[in-house]
Amino acid sequence: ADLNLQEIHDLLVSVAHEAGQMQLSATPSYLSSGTKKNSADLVTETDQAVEKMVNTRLLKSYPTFQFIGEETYFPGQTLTAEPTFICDPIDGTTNFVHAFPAFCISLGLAVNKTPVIGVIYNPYLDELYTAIKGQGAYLTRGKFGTKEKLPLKQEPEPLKDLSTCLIGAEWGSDRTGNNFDLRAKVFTKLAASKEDGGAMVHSIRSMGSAALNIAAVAAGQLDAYWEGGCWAWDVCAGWCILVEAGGIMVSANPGDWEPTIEGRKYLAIRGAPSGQKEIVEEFWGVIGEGR
Ligand code: LIP
Repeated sequence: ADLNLQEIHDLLVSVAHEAGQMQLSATPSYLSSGTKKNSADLVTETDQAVEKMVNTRLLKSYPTFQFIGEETYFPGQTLTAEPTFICDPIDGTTNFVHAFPAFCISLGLAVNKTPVIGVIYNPYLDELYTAIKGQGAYLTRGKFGTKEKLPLKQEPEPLKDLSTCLIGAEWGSDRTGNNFDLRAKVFTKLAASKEDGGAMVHSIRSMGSAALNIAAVAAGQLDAYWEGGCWAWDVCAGWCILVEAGGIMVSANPGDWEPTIEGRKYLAIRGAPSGQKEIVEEFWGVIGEGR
Protein backbone atom coordinates (compact mmCIF):
# COMPACT_ATOMS: atom_id res chain seq x y z
CA ALA A 1 0.00 0.00 0.00
CA ASP A 2 1.10 3.56 -0.62
CA LEU A 3 2.39 5.25 2.50
CA ASN A 4 1.19 8.71 3.44
CA LEU A 5 4.65 10.18 3.99
CA GLN A 6 3.29 13.61 4.99
CA GLU A 7 1.21 12.08 7.77
CA ILE A 8 4.17 10.04 9.04
CA HIS A 9 6.41 13.12 8.84
CA ASP A 10 3.93 15.14 10.93
CA LEU A 11 3.87 12.42 13.58
CA LEU A 12 7.68 12.32 13.66
CA VAL A 13 7.79 16.10 14.16
CA SER A 14 5.30 15.87 17.03
CA VAL A 15 7.28 13.04 18.64
CA ALA A 16 10.53 15.00 18.19
CA HIS A 17 9.04 17.98 20.02
CA GLU A 18 7.95 15.77 22.92
CA ALA A 19 11.44 14.24 23.02
CA GLY A 20 12.94 17.73 23.11
CA GLN A 21 10.82 18.63 26.14
CA MET A 22 12.06 15.50 27.90
CA GLN A 23 15.68 16.34 27.08
CA LEU A 24 15.39 19.93 28.29
CA SER A 25 13.67 19.04 31.55
CA ALA A 26 16.21 16.33 32.44
CA THR A 27 19.12 17.05 34.75
CA PRO A 28 21.82 14.62 33.61
CA SER A 29 25.11 14.42 35.43
CA TYR A 30 28.34 13.47 33.74
CA LEU A 31 29.66 11.94 36.94
CA SER A 32 26.65 9.67 37.39
CA SER A 33 25.83 8.89 33.76
CA GLY A 34 26.16 5.28 32.73
CA THR A 35 28.65 3.95 30.21
CA LYS A 36 28.38 1.30 27.51
CA LYS A 37 31.48 0.03 25.72
CA ASN A 38 33.97 2.25 27.54
CA SER A 39 34.25 5.37 29.70
CA ALA A 40 33.72 7.69 26.69
CA ASP A 41 30.56 5.90 25.48
CA LEU A 42 27.83 7.49 27.61
CA VAL A 43 24.18 6.66 28.14
CA THR A 44 21.61 8.26 30.47
CA GLU A 45 18.17 7.39 31.78
CA THR A 46 16.85 10.07 29.44
CA ASP A 47 18.19 8.25 26.35
CA GLN A 48 16.21 5.20 27.44
CA ALA A 49 13.05 7.07 28.48
CA VAL A 50 12.94 9.04 25.21
CA GLU A 51 13.38 5.92 23.10
CA LYS A 52 10.57 4.20 25.00
CA MET A 53 8.22 7.14 24.39
CA VAL A 54 9.19 7.28 20.70
CA ASN A 55 8.75 3.54 20.20
CA THR A 56 5.35 3.55 21.94
CA ARG A 57 3.96 6.51 20.03
CA LEU A 58 5.21 5.43 16.60
CA LEU A 59 4.18 1.79 16.83
CA LYS A 60 0.77 2.75 18.20
CA SER A 61 0.06 4.56 14.93
CA TYR A 62 2.03 2.21 12.66
CA PRO A 63 1.97 -1.22 14.33
CA THR A 64 3.24 -3.10 11.27
CA PHE A 65 6.40 -0.99 10.87
CA GLN A 66 9.81 -2.14 12.08
CA PHE A 67 11.76 -0.15 14.67
CA ILE A 68 15.52 0.18 15.14
CA GLY A 69 16.66 2.32 18.05
CA GLU A 70 20.08 2.93 19.56
CA GLU A 71 19.05 1.86 23.05
CA THR A 72 17.18 -1.32 22.11
CA TYR A 73 19.38 -2.45 19.22
CA PHE A 74 20.78 -5.94 19.51
CA PRO A 75 23.59 -7.48 17.44
CA GLY A 76 21.99 -9.38 14.59
CA GLN A 77 19.06 -6.97 14.23
CA THR A 78 19.11 -6.03 10.56
CA LEU A 79 17.41 -3.49 8.37
CA THR A 80 14.89 -5.07 5.98
CA ALA A 81 13.00 -3.58 3.03
CA GLU A 82 9.94 -3.09 5.30
CA PRO A 83 9.12 0.45 6.45
CA THR A 84 11.45 0.96 9.43
CA PHE A 85 11.63 3.78 11.94
CA ILE A 86 15.26 4.45 12.84
CA CYS A 87 15.75 6.43 16.02
CA ASP A 88 18.56 7.94 18.05
CA PRO A 89 16.76 9.32 21.13
CA ILE A 90 19.70 11.58 22.01
CA ASP A 91 22.39 12.03 19.41
CA GLY A 92 25.20 13.81 21.18
CA THR A 93 24.77 12.21 24.60
CA THR A 94 28.20 13.47 25.66
CA ASN A 95 27.10 17.05 24.91
CA PHE A 96 23.81 16.37 26.70
CA VAL A 97 25.47 15.37 29.97
CA HIS A 98 27.90 18.29 29.77
CA ALA A 99 25.15 20.80 28.88
CA PHE A 100 26.98 21.63 25.63
CA PRO A 101 24.13 22.88 23.43
CA ALA A 102 24.55 20.49 20.49
CA PHE A 103 22.35 17.45 20.96
CA CYS A 104 19.19 16.35 19.24
CA ILE A 105 16.75 13.58 18.53
CA SER A 106 17.24 11.96 15.14
CA LEU A 107 14.20 10.21 13.64
CA GLY A 108 14.18 8.63 10.22
CA LEU A 109 11.96 6.36 8.17
CA ALA A 110 13.61 3.96 5.74
CA VAL A 111 11.65 2.09 3.07
CA ASN A 112 13.43 -0.43 0.85
CA LYS A 113 16.53 0.46 2.90
CA THR A 114 16.39 4.04 1.61
CA PRO A 115 15.81 7.04 3.91
CA VAL A 116 12.49 8.65 2.89
CA ILE A 117 11.77 10.90 5.89
CA GLY A 118 14.21 12.71 8.16
CA VAL A 119 13.47 14.72 11.29
CA ILE A 120 16.24 16.15 13.48
CA TYR A 121 15.38 18.40 16.40
CA ASN A 122 17.83 20.33 18.58
CA PRO A 123 15.62 21.45 21.50
CA TYR A 124 18.21 23.72 23.06
CA LEU A 125 18.36 25.94 19.99
CA ASP A 126 14.77 25.04 18.96
CA GLU A 127 16.01 24.09 15.48
CA LEU A 128 14.04 21.54 13.49
CA TYR A 129 15.44 20.00 10.31
CA THR A 130 12.97 18.06 8.18
CA ALA A 131 12.70 16.37 4.81
CA ILE A 132 10.45 14.07 2.85
CA LYS A 133 11.95 12.30 -0.16
CA GLY A 134 11.29 14.33 -3.31
CA GLN A 135 9.94 17.35 -1.44
CA GLY A 136 12.98 19.34 -0.34
CA ALA A 137 14.57 19.92 3.06
CA TYR A 138 13.74 22.64 5.57
CA LEU A 139 14.96 24.30 8.76
CA THR A 140 12.35 25.71 11.13
CA ARG A 141 13.65 27.90 13.94
CA GLY A 142 11.52 28.65 16.99
CA LYS A 143 7.77 28.31 17.41
CA PHE A 144 7.01 31.51 15.55
CA GLY A 145 10.15 31.36 13.47
CA THR A 146 10.50 31.00 9.78
CA LYS A 147 10.69 27.84 7.76
CA GLU A 148 13.69 28.13 5.47
CA LYS A 149 14.52 25.87 2.55
CA LEU A 150 17.89 24.14 2.66
CA PRO A 151 20.60 24.87 1.76
CA LEU A 152 20.38 28.23 3.52
CA LYS A 153 22.43 29.84 0.75
CA GLN A 154 20.10 29.19 -2.17
CA GLU A 155 22.93 29.59 -4.65
CA PRO A 156 25.76 27.70 -3.01
CA GLU A 157 29.30 28.25 -4.26
CA PRO A 158 31.12 25.58 -6.24
CA LEU A 159 33.37 23.29 -4.23
CA LYS A 160 36.97 24.03 -5.15
CA ASP A 161 39.19 21.67 -3.20
CA LEU A 162 39.64 20.59 0.42
CA SER A 163 41.81 23.63 1.18
CA THR A 164 38.71 25.86 1.04
CA CYS A 165 36.50 23.57 3.13
CA LEU A 166 35.18 23.68 6.68
CA ILE A 167 35.01 20.02 7.70
CA GLY A 168 33.01 18.19 10.36
CA ALA A 169 34.81 15.16 11.80
CA GLU A 170 34.51 13.27 15.07
CA TRP A 171 36.75 11.29 17.39
CA GLY A 172 33.84 8.98 18.30
CA SER A 173 33.96 6.85 21.41
CA ASP A 174 36.20 4.04 20.13
CA ARG A 175 39.72 5.18 21.01
CA THR A 176 41.62 1.98 20.32
CA GLY A 177 43.65 0.29 17.63
CA ASN A 178 43.13 0.85 13.90
CA ASN A 179 39.98 2.94 14.36
CA PHE A 180 41.81 5.45 16.48
CA ASP A 181 44.92 5.46 14.28
CA LEU A 182 42.81 6.18 11.18
CA ARG A 183 40.99 9.07 12.86
CA ALA A 184 44.24 10.57 14.12
CA LYS A 185 45.76 10.25 10.63
CA VAL A 186 42.77 11.85 8.89
CA PHE A 187 42.58 14.75 11.37
CA THR A 188 46.31 15.38 10.96
CA LYS A 189 46.29 15.15 7.17
CA LEU A 190 43.27 17.44 6.83
CA ALA A 191 44.78 20.09 9.08
CA ALA A 192 48.46 19.99 8.05
CA SER A 193 49.98 22.50 5.66
CA LYS A 194 50.62 21.52 2.06
CA GLU A 195 54.40 21.61 2.70
CA ASP A 196 53.83 18.97 5.33
CA GLY A 197 51.77 16.83 2.96
CA GLY A 198 48.37 17.91 4.28
CA ALA A 199 45.23 19.35 2.69
CA MET A 200 45.24 22.42 4.97
CA VAL A 201 41.45 22.76 5.21
CA HIS A 202 40.02 26.00 6.61
CA SER A 203 39.35 24.12 9.84
CA ILE A 204 37.81 21.06 11.46
CA ARG A 205 34.74 21.06 13.75
CA SER A 206 33.63 18.29 16.07
CA MET A 207 30.05 19.08 17.04
CA GLY A 208 29.61 15.82 18.89
CA SER A 209 26.46 14.74 17.07
CA ALA A 210 26.53 12.94 13.76
CA ALA A 211 22.98 14.05 12.95
CA LEU A 212 23.76 17.73 13.61
CA ASN A 213 26.95 17.44 11.54
CA ILE A 214 24.96 16.08 8.60
CA ALA A 215 22.25 18.73 9.08
CA ALA A 216 24.98 21.39 9.00
CA VAL A 217 26.28 19.97 5.70
CA ALA A 218 22.72 20.01 4.33
CA ALA A 219 22.38 23.63 5.43
CA GLY A 220 25.70 24.52 3.77
CA GLN A 221 27.33 25.51 7.06
CA LEU A 222 29.88 22.70 6.71
CA ASP A 223 31.26 21.57 3.35
CA ALA A 224 31.78 17.95 4.33
CA TYR A 225 31.43 15.57 7.26
CA TRP A 226 33.37 12.38 7.75
CA GLU A 227 33.03 9.68 10.36
CA GLY A 228 33.80 6.01 10.27
CA GLY A 229 32.02 3.96 12.85
CA CYS A 230 28.68 5.61 13.48
CA TRP A 231 25.41 3.71 13.17
CA ALA A 232 22.20 3.71 11.14
CA TRP A 233 20.38 5.79 13.80
CA ASP A 234 23.10 8.47 13.63
CA VAL A 235 22.69 8.95 9.87
CA CYS A 236 19.27 7.84 8.56
CA ALA A 237 17.37 11.09 9.19
CA GLY A 238 20.28 13.32 8.19
CA TRP A 239 20.80 11.36 5.00
CA CYS A 240 17.28 12.16 3.74
CA ILE A 241 17.70 15.84 4.69
CA LEU A 242 21.13 16.03 3.04
CA VAL A 243 20.01 14.53 -0.27
CA GLU A 244 16.90 16.73 -0.37
CA ALA A 245 19.19 19.75 0.11
CA GLY A 246 21.28 18.75 -2.92
CA GLY A 247 24.07 17.08 -0.98
CA ILE A 248 25.43 13.58 -1.45
CA MET A 249 26.26 10.73 0.91
CA VAL A 250 29.01 8.36 -0.14
CA SER A 251 30.93 5.76 1.77
CA ALA A 252 34.19 6.57 3.53
CA ASN A 253 35.58 3.52 1.77
CA PRO A 254 37.41 4.84 -1.29
CA GLY A 255 35.51 4.01 -4.49
CA ASP A 256 32.16 3.28 -2.85
CA TRP A 257 29.68 5.75 -4.33
CA GLU A 258 26.62 3.87 -3.09
CA PRO A 259 26.83 3.37 0.65
CA THR A 260 24.19 1.53 2.68
CA ILE A 261 22.42 2.80 5.79
CA GLU A 262 24.04 -0.01 7.73
CA GLY A 263 27.51 0.40 6.21
CA ARG A 264 28.91 2.36 9.17
CA LYS A 265 31.21 4.45 6.99
CA TYR A 266 29.95 7.79 5.82
CA LEU A 267 31.15 10.87 3.99
CA ALA A 268 28.62 13.68 3.46
CA ILE A 269 29.22 16.48 0.94
CA ARG A 270 27.13 19.63 0.65
CA GLY A 271 25.15 20.65 -2.42
CA ALA A 272 27.22 22.57 -4.98
CA PRO A 273 26.91 23.45 -8.66
CA SER A 274 30.26 21.70 -9.27
CA GLY A 275 33.15 20.02 -7.49
CA GLN A 276 31.27 17.44 -5.38
CA LYS A 277 32.86 14.45 -7.07
CA GLU A 278 36.33 15.99 -6.97
CA ILE A 279 36.04 16.72 -3.23
CA VAL A 280 34.97 13.12 -2.56
CA GLU A 281 37.98 11.80 -4.46
CA GLU A 282 40.37 14.15 -2.70
CA PHE A 283 38.89 13.15 0.67
CA TRP A 284 39.21 9.46 -0.20
CA GLY A 285 42.90 10.14 -0.91
CA VAL A 286 43.25 11.50 2.63
CA ILE A 287 41.47 8.49 4.16
CA GLY A 288 43.63 6.06 2.19
CA GLU A 289 42.64 2.42 2.21
CA GLY A 290 39.85 2.94 4.72
CA ARG A 291 39.51 0.16 7.24
C1 LIP B 1 27.45 9.78 18.90
C2 LIP B 1 27.59 10.57 17.62
C3 LIP B 1 28.92 11.27 17.62
C4 LIP B 1 29.87 10.19 17.32
C5 LIP B 1 29.79 9.03 18.29
C6 LIP B 1 28.38 8.62 18.66
P1 LIP B 1 25.38 9.20 20.57
O1 LIP B 1 26.10 9.34 19.09
O2 LIP B 1 26.63 11.30 17.16
O3 LIP B 1 29.04 12.22 16.57
O4 LIP B 1 31.17 10.68 17.25
O5 LIP B 1 30.46 7.98 17.64
O6 LIP B 1 27.82 7.75 17.70
O7 LIP B 1 26.06 8.05 21.23
O8 LIP B 1 25.55 10.47 21.29
O9 LIP B 1 23.98 8.89 20.22
